[in-house]
Amino acid sequence: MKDKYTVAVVGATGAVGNEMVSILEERNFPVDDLRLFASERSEGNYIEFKGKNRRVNKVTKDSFHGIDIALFSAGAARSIEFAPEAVKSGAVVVDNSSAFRMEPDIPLIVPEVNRHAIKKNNGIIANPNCSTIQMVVALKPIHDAVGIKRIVVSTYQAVSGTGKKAIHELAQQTRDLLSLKEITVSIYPHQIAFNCIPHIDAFLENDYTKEEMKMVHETKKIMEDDSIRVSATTVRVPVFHCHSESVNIETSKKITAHEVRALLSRAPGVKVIDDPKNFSYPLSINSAGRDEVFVGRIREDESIDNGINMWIVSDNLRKGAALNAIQIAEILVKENLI
Ligand code: 25A
Ligand code: L14
Repeated sequence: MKDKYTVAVVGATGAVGNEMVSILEERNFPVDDLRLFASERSEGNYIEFKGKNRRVNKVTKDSFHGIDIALFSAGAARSIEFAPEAVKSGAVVVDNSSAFRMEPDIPLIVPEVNRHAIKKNNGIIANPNCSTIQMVVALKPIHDAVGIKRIVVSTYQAVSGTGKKAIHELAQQTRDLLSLKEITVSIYPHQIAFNCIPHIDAFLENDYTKEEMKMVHETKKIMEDDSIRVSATTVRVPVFHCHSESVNIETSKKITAHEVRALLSRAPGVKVIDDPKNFSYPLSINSAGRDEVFVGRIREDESIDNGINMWIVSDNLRKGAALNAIQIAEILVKENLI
């Protein structure tokens, strides 16, 4: 075991990569040397870490000599190309992309839910999809207590999940529309300003989107229970940061809204904000920059015997991506797995 590690961030100039660099600093991760990589577009840019500017280099197959931990967030194609090379060079990879999540021998980890599953790995650990992470953090304690049979979820997802260009597109379209100018639509298939688009990631044969099916498959893998039925509708909304989710669950045993509130108040990584009389419930604008998964609007579903409704909000770039990845790296360090 070392005191400090050489850490690489691949995709360092992206929305998630930027957040990774600042969270490494914020949490005082034991970094000996930090190496930053992206495409040739970003080569020669600088990103500040602990008061010093670090140069961004183009990632190549030879980038990983001497790297202990490589945090990847440059899209699935780059992970497929470079993550095995990083492992060959002796690094452990925490991968944010969708490339390896459903591979049977690659662990898919949310520390609050299945931290034990991290041990059996062959050098790559996958970080789940953002919408799935915040949902399972809130649902695991309920599943352990009373068993969840079925989940029906609709998401309200921020544009930052798509990256910096999408953040810019929402801002630009908003400015242009308010100035009565023509808008440009390039990242999303439709105007996103003042609109909701029921379409995230590509459509599949079954007419669901990939994002929806990630929520189905990844939930079962992380919760280690294939019997949970999941039905998802994922929607892009004109919000910069934080995904919100309306979640309905059917449980095996009865649980009251009061019991759910008490259970989640003690749950790791969760903060309950649920005081409707004072108009208090989780909001995306209040959750940005925070680490917790916020849960509110907890109600019994009056249309079935054992049902609960709730509203779950979390910062998609933090718990949904960069923070969860660094929490995984912290476990690797703590449990001597590097
Ligand atoms: O394939 P997936 O898994 O579905 O992932 C798709 C995208 O989702 C984001 C991430 O976008 C990714 O590209 N993402 C991944 N995991 C996520 C998660 N868990 C997630 N989002 C949420 N939760 P991103 O913008 O956050 O990060 C992109 C990073 O990847 C680098 N990159 C791209 N191609 C690369 C590459 N690195 C190495 N080799 C390659 N071939 C990318 O660096 C960025 O760091 P960059 O240098 O390409 O971009 C630097 C800046 O330039 C902007 N930009 C990008 N493309 C263009 C561009 N500008 C002009 N023209 C372009 N064609 C970027 O916005 C960035 O700011
Ligand atoms: O992690 O919001 O699979 O556009 C792919 C699409 C993350 C977010 C993933 C988006 C994502 C994303």
